[in-house]
Amino acid sequence: MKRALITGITGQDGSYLAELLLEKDYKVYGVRRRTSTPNYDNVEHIKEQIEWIDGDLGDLASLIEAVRISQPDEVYNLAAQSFVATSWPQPIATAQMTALGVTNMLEAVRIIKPDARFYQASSSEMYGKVVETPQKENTPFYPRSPYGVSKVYGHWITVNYRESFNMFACSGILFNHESPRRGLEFVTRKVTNAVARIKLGLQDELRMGNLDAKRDWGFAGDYVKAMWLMLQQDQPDDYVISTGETHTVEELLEIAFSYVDLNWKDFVVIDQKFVRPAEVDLLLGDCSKAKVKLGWNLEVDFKMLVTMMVEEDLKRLKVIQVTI
Ligand code: NDP
Ligand code: GDR
Repeated sequence: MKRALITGITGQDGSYLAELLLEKDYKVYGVRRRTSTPNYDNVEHIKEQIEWIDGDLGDLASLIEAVRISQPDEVYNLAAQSFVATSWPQPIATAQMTALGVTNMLEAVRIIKPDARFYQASSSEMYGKVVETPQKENTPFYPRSPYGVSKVYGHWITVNYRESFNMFACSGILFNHESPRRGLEFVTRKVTNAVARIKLGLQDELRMGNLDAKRDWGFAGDYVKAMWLMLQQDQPDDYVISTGETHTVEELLEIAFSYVDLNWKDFVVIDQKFVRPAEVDLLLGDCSKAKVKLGWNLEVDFKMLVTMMVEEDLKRLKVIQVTI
């Protein structure tokens, strides 16, 4: 039985990855941090199958202990301060978790179990300002937020540990990926949740930022398969994971509202509070390397993704209404 250690297991990706690894008969260890209110929403259904280890990405001792206890074959480092907008008001906390936290996790592996395979959750936010499109593994980085800058550090320290210590360390440069488990502040879920609430008469407007931003949006369930595939190869490497399609935030609004027969223009208000100090205008990924070398492919396209999220939000809110 293979053993995997996942940080960020209570988040969107961690929950899908844990499901995938459990299906593959892995013993799954999850690092959870202390929170004043327990947060198992995404993993409630598999909670009993996970071996929980208390730890924090900012605390090297706890990570060393997590690796010692789990003796993992594979480590997936998904934990981070992951919301770009929060990285301006909290730049130092973001750097501590999203940048230095990667070194903490790599050090814990290097010290305790250097032959473990390591996955780092890198991001298309590293590309930032458009240098070339579509963006691929060797496109130069030009991050536009403290989050993006932190992810560039996390990416290069992963490459550096591979080259310095011969560790099997991979960096997955994942473009935006979403699901019904996405946090409520990210734009897709903010929109699908609002559409469901408006449809059910629980809300009458939606305040948004920049509607012109373009993103390459995929489904998280497809993307965690790529993480696993990267660690099954003969050699460690870095891969772009994307859909190869880009859409504006306005298109997202259009699809989500029209799915419930509403016109987004009747409800959306632009609020400067949601406009960022520096924006990433266009993300569009070229994942041909992953397709050829990993044999990775998508199952869910953009429209399927948005409608799936609206449907799930409607279902969830209707249950709450009935219960109340
Ligand atoms: P989420 O925000 O849903 O999950 C983040 C996870 O990290 C949560 O489990 C959270 O725990 C945990 N975490 C945060 N800080 C700490 C800490 N100090 N110590 C331990 N755990 C911590 O993110 P996603 O699942 O969407 O993303 C997973 C990773 O992939 C992140 O690193 C993100 O930056 C990166 N990424 C995501 C993309 C996307 O489109 N989703 C694209 C590219 C990269 P808690 O539940 O306690 O808050
Ligand atoms: P992003 O995702 O910053 O790309 O980072 P987010 O969904 O927050 O924003 C996407 C785009 O939508 C625009 N936008 C708004 N965004 C939010 N959140 N709220 C709004 O009201 C709003 N209005 C317009 C944003 O300006 C932006 O252009 C995500 C995270 O998952 C990161 O962790 C990950 O690394 C990257 O994707 C790839």
